[in-house]
Amino acid sequence: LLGRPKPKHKEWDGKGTTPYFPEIILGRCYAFTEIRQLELRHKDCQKIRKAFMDAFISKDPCSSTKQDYQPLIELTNETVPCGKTLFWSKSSELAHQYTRVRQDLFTLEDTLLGYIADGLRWCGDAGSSEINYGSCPERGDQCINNTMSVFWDTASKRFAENACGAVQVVLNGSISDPFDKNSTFGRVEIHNLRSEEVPTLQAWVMHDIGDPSASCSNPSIDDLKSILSNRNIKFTCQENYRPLRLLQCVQYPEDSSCSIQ
Ligand code: N1C
Repeated sequence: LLGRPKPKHKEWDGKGTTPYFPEIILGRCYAFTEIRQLELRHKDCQKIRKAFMDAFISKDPCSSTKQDYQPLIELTNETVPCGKTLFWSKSSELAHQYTRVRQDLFTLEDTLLGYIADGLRWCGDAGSSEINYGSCPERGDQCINNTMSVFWDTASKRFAENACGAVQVVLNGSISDPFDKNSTFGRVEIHNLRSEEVPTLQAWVMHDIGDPSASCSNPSIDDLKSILSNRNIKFTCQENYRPLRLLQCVQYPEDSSCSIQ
């Protein structure tokens, strides 16, 4: 009877649900709709929390489906103005720093659905109506359709489908493949842009400060170019786009790339 309590749930390799998950969802929903984006004041945060919980509670966390998240997707609909959508891949921090300054631009996390889930973990269990705070499955558990990856795929798909006007993407030029076909951006988002609505995709390939490598010429960028050309979306690529570079320069003001040449 003494010692560690026997785990109630199946043990997975990944960390468990974020403590206070339901409370965080509810609190973030109110913070977003009552403080940050008052046009969304009419949203019912209690309903949104319930729809989120219902998406994964009492379900096998490795058999999550898009349909599980459909009610949540519908409750959190929101329009991003044309020309104001910003995607990112392996560049989360810089992209979000940018939209913090450029309040007219939106990443998925600057919309209600992305905002409430950002940085959280969650899963349930087919045999119980409890939240699993002990562990949650990851891809390493042979669990591709886990609660969190299906959520991000579903949310990202909707975000891309709803984009209009020129869209932008921040890519990481300091990794071997700045465009990764298997990333959410490469696997889901570019394929769900509507070419009738999105004339152009502008890629900003950003290197870490101190990394001299060239990147619009990276072979992975050619893959992106050809996917878009097949979809009739114009493509532009620029390395170290000045507004983003200036954000990086806040940390390294003395670097030569940070002064006006
Ligand atoms: O796989 P990625 O990047 O290319 O996904 C980023 C891409 C963005 O454009 C977003 O619109 O897809 C969307 N997105 C998120 O907004 C998001 N927030 C948090 C995708 N994933 C998101 N996460 C978590 O980061 C999630 O757990 C997912 O697996 C990672 C993907 O990050 P990445 O590989 O840098």
